[in-house]
Amino acid sequence: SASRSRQALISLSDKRDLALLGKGLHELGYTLVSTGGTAAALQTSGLPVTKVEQLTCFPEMLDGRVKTLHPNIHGGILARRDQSHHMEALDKRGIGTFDVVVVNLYPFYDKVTAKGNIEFEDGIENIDIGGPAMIRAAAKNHKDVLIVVDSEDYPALLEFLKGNLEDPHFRRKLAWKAFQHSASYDSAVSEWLWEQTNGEKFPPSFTVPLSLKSSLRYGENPHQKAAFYVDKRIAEVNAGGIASAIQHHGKEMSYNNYLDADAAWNCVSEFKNPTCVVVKHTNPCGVASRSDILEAYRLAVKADPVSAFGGIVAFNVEVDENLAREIREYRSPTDGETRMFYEIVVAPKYSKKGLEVLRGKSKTLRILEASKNERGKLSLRQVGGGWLAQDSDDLTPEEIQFSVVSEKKPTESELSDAEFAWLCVKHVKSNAIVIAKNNCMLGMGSGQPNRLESLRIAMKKSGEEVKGAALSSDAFFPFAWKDAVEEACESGVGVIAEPGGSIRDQDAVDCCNKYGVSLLFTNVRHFRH
Ligand code: 93A
Repeated sequence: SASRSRQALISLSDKRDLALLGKGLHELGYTLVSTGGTAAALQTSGLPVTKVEQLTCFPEMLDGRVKTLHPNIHGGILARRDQSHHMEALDKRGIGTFDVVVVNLYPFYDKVTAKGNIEFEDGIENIDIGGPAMIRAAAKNHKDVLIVVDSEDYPALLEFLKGNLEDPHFRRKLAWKAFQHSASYDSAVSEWLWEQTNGEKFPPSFTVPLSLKSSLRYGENPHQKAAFYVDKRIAEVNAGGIASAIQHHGKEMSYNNYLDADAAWNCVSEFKNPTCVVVKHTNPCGVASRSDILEAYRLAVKADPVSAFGGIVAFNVEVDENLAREIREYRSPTDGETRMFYEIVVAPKYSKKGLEVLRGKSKTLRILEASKNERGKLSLRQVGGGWLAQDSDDLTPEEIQFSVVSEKKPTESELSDAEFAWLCVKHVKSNAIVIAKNNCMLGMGSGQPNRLESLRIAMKKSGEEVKGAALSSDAFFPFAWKDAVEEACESGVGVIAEPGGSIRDQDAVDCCNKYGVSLLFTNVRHFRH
């Protein structure tokens, strides 16, 4: 009977690969049933299609708000094939079944959330009601209905229908993905409504739709299980960041690799001039800006060659053939012999030759191409039983005032060194001290519970070069005399930049005046815990 003919229901906002899908289903003998725009697109591809109205015997109404919300559609999706009274009820009404449902939703995040300035009424009209209803109905009845929400699954669907796909869980996987799609959609709507109610984005309503990108071999250590999730909405608008980076070569990314690559990419993205950043265990241990990127690379490694070995190297410019050769061949400054070894190279771009040369460095070297980070992202951290949310720390040096509070005024180059050190110190774990000169990091101290220790480590790494250099601290110095400020002054630094704001600020000023060192207050703290 007509009610037993094989039908596929297709209703898509994102119509990519629709012709491929329609053709495949048609060739397999399926009757294609579609909503207005999708039907028109299928017809353009020369495929026969039944319009939803023909089944509902009802025109689309309320400006399209009610298209597929009808028993002739939902009955055909939800009926249990193994319940004879269900099938009899369909037969009585002449309702056919759907074996395949392919739906994706109005692009709410793109059209409403990401645009920001859309009228409230327009936002409301972008809320899809009929689509999620079909998706959820089909996913609930996945035992008999295949529900597809992602165009990447079209080939597998067609193979499955041909009987070529050996996956006993295929139907369930599709249903899982379908509920992810509708849940992520509802999250976007709910977050937008919260924003409209609250007047601003912060605090967030916190329904970030995550989708599983990959299982990782293990977590920070081999006995910990781990996986990687991407923020679906950000991935859809391609807002960049390490989560959407393309891996051109190398071993699979590990949990620690993602953390370190993220730190390196965030840091190098701060700089306007051609810059190389070397990261180890999430801390930048070498940073240099030069018009000659090869020189920047060598200087960034030289800042701490021992730490750089096995580290992550990031650039904010294209890796061309010359640079790739330098990365491949450069020998450790420690012994002048061993070729440097890295876990990851990350850059915004690679020339064809550059990529080829870099691939030759080692089989394992992960080569990542990342796009620029968006500002104003949400940063989340987990604590036992809860989450902490904050805006990302993305103030630029232009937004920061370096006020001179000492008798000695810094020279122009000292000021630029202080700004450079400031950009670096922002990316170092607290307590953070960075010493820099001539757009190059000389030494850094990180993660010590005591600022004086971080300072001593940074000074030790800088060696004799500390003389006349700029020193930057992520937070104010609680003591000055016989403590960090005085040790820095004694070592011969030319300028110190710190937020200020301590009740002992005057001690720091007096100390710098005694030694003839310039002191700059920024009023901005950059803790990184
Ligand atoms: O306006 S709706 O909420 N009401 C409906 O009954 C309905 N049915 C399908 N939105 C509805 N859809 C959506 O239309 C689908 O989710 C899909 O995204 C879109 C496809 O429309 P068209 O085929 O006209 O381009």
